[in-house]
Amino acid sequence: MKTLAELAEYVDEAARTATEIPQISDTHPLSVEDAYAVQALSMQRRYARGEKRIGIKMGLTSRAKMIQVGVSDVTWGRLTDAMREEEGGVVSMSRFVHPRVEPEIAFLMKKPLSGKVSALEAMSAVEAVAPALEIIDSRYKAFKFDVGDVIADNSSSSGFVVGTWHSPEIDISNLGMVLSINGRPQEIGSSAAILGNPVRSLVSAARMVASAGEELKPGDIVLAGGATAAIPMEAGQSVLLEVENLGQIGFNIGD
Ligand code: OOG
Ligand code: MG
Repeated sequence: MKTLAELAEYVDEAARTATEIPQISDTHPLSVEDAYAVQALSMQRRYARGEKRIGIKMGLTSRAKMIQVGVSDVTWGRLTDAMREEEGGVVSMSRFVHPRVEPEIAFLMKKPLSGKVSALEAMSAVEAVAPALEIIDSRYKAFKFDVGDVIADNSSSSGFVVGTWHSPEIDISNLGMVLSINGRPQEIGSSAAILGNPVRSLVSAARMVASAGEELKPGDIVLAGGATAAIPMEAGQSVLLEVENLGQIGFNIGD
């Protein structure tokens, strides 16, 4: 049997070296609780290398995403400064195994938030909202995993781009979202696909971080989860997300 610390090293090394690995569940099926312990231990290894936690991402908050990966539990993971990519910049394929991109909404926190909160309390802790693109990159072969695998692997988190911050007064409950590759719309959806309203994802985020003994802090970014299925990334593509009332963001994909 491997210890949780050994499993943390296994997923961390796979992420650090962009190397695909067999699923943990092939040999060590994990409970959700142990999977979050592996995630926390693997993130400690990153922090020890100098990466800074700058927020969290929610995963599998829309039906489109649950269906795409065959896991139907909402999960979360940690974001670090090393994962942030520049809006309008070039994202290199080299640090990923088989990345996919998905359209999201981001929150910027202005007050601490954790535990059981209402949607109103959650929104009153928000400084701003923005369109976001998440780059997910499961470290597991063929992007296949069970719920314990994906949680241990930091919910596939590996990169993200955030657009211009807007006032949280803007109603984000049902905004049209169009994700285009090379100028061609590929995924068309609505922010309402995210748990019916992305604010519910923030409410879940507050509850889930609290169960890990953490909180959302002022300055934290929270990604609400993909509104549509994710699209496989390839070098040479340009990626553009347009979100109604929040503007557009994008990046180009390099080798
Ligand atoms: C798991 C992460 C899901 C989202 O936004 O739903 C996620 C995966 O699809 O690999 O980031
Ligand atoms: Mg996501």
